[in-house]
Parts: sequence; structure tokens; C-alpha cells
Amino acid sequence: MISVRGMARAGVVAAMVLLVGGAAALGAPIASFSVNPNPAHPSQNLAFDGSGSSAGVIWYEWDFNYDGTFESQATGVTVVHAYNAFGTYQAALRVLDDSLPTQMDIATRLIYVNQGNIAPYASAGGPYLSFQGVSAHLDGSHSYDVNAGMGDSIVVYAWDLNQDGNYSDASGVAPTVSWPQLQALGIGSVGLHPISLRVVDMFGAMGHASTTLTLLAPEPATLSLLALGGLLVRRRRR
Ligand SMILES: [Ca+2]
Ligand SMILES: [Ca+2]
Ligand SMILES: [Ca+2]
Repeated sequence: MISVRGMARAGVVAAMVLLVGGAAALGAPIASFSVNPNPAHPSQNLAFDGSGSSAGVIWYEWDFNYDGTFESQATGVTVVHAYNAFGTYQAALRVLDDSLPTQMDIATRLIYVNQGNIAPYASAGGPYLSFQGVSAHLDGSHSYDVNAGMGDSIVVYAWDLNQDGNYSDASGVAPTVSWPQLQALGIGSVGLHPISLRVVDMFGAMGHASTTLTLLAPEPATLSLLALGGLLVRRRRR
């Protein structure tokens, strides 16, 4: 145990050490620590253990997200901390020893919070009804990632409109597909066309969903009859 007086002394002497530009002298303490488990899930309690530091260390303090400027978030040779969001974090242990003037050391370690991801859920919207000659409007906005509260998100919306397994036909959460694009994809004919959406999260995990796009002949009705007549003529010629 470290008394309040001891803590105060450590703080004062640490300040003195900083004033003389830090210590790298012979006999300086060596900070060392382990983290378990690592890698970890978001919100999982991690055990930080600094007992592997060199003998003579009397003060341990921790910065769980060390950016080069040490901010003390906890003290003690062993502490517990959980990271609530996915990510890679640099944790730091700073130790002070019992020499006069006291000397310090900082050790760092990367913590990988990347476990327990769940693939995103895809919603392709629809079923869609549109007309020949106009753009089709798709809506994948009801897709979601259950890990959104932990910093994950859907980063790719890719659509396969002609069912060839290639999802580069349209991209984005709610793309507009022009009539020329629909024709170029070979799905400009009157009738029902299956279409699929693939969503990908930050970890590369995927979700898929399918729906249909039904195309009707363009207005006015006379054009529909002409188109239907064209279909019949083509069929008879086969
Ligand atoms: Ca920090
Ligand atoms: Ca996810
Ligand atoms: Ca395709």
C-alpha cells in the first residue's frame, strides 16, 4: 500500500524529474505490463497487470488511450478497464520508483478491440413497381448493423440487379437507376426481375437480401398495347 503522504511525495518528485528533462539514467525503473484478454470484445473487462515492472517501483498509473500526453485514468499495480467501442487503442503504464530523485518509465501496448462482430442485416426494400422508360428508385435504408452502438457501421451498399453475382450494378443506400442503365443491365423488359443487395460492415462481414423490381409498360395505355404486340410478334418469330 502507498500512503497519501507517499503519493504526494511521488507526485512532487515526478514533477522534479520532469523539470530536469526526464530520466534515462542507469538504474531507472522499467515499466512492463500485460493485458488479458487481448484482443477483446467491446465492453469486456480487461485485466491490466503491471507487476512485471522492475523492482523498486512504488507507483503505477494508467492511461488507457495514450496519445503521447499521459493522462492518469487509474492507479494501482493491477486495474480493470473496458473499451466500449471497436478500435485499436494504445494503453500506457507509467511507473515511479523509490530512488531519490525518483525516476519514471512509460510502457505502451496496443489493445485490439475487434472481437464479437456480427454481420450486418440487409434490407433491399421493395418489392418495387416501375415503368419502362423511367428511372427506378431503390431503398436499402432499412439495413442495419447491430454493432452500430460500438462504432461499427455499414460501409458498402452494393446492388446486383441482373442476378449475375456481380454487385457493381448500383451502389449507395438509395440509388437511382436510370432507364438506360436498366436496359444496359438487360432488365428493361416488362415483367418481374429479382434484384439483390449486399451490405458490408467495417470488418468486411456481409449481409444479403433480395426483392423484386416489376416493370410495367410505359403510359399511355396504347404504348402498352404496342409493347405487348411487339412481344407477341417476337415470340411468334422464334
Ligand atoms: Ca489519454
Ligand atoms: Ca457489424
Ligand atoms: Ca450484376
